[in-house]
Amino acid sequence: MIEHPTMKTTRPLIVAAMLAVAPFASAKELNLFAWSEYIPQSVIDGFTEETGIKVNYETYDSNEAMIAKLVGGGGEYDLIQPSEYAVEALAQAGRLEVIDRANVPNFANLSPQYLDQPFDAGNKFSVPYMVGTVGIAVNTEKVKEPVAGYADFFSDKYKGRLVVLDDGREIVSWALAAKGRSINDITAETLAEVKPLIASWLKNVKLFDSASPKTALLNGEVDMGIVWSGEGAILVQEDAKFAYILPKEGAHMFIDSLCIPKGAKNKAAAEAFINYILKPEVSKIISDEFPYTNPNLEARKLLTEEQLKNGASYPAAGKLETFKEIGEVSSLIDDLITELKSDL
Ligand code: SPD
Repeated sequence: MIEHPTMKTTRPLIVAAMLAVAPFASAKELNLFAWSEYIPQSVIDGFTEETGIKVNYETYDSNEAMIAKLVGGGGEYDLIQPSEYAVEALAQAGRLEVIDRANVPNFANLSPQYLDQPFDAGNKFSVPYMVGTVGIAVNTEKVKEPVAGYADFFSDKYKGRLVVLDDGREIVSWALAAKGRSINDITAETLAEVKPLIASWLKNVKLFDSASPKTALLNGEVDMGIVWSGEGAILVQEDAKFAYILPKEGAHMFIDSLCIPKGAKNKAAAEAFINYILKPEVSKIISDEFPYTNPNLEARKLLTEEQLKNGASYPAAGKLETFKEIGEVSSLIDDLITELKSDL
């Protein structure tokens, strides 16, 4: 074949263009490891439809379980969903990829309120997914006396009528707040101080459940629960007899984010997914199904007044603190909670 002179000059351009799209075009898979009951299946399906990228989806119910699997090599993931302190821990350990913001133009939809936080200054490694609190859900038809905080909640009169999150870091934070301490004031000494209080509380608990604590409240198995705010919001939405309260002693506000583990094989697909869920109409679907605090301001414009008025999703005020990475001492929390649960 005799080449036209212009073919010689255009070929390198065509090859360069092919290489430029290659990472995305070849990324036909995304291995997603995320919190259970947090990403609607319709959103995952919508992403596959739009991009042709198949999503392999696994779930977890605590940051610690996710980190153990990630670090232990129990799975090869392209996208994970850690909370603030877990982002900090993974970034410090060099286990996260820098997110290429050029591939995530919808980042601009996020509220500055949740960006540039101390756990990831400049959002090099993380993009906020949803924000929430941990608070008290009350069936007011069954619990007639006011419940304002942890001391009321764990009163002996509610023995056997309580569900709480199955999460050591959260449980310890409630006791620290009840003692007037910061929820990040975790040392061997402060754990020893709160141990008797936690022991007295746990004996009143009927169920430990981080995956779906609302279920036991909805089916009448328990009358109160310490739950994620999105679960509280669903309860309030389902039935006016439920109330969601932020404990007066103080509560944890979490910022769950999307991050790409170091060495992820499908980084371009992960960035495409992050950009997809930040589309206002997609982010609205997430809020409809899992009504946490949506950090996406463009999506919030699509929510109904009723959704925005739900105090569990959008709290007016409260004494809120985010968790910080605590390093080695976190194993002492595991030991403490395992010991106290084994005594029940
Ligand atoms: N079902 C989704 C729950 C998400 C909770 N994430 C917050 C964890 C804070 N320790």
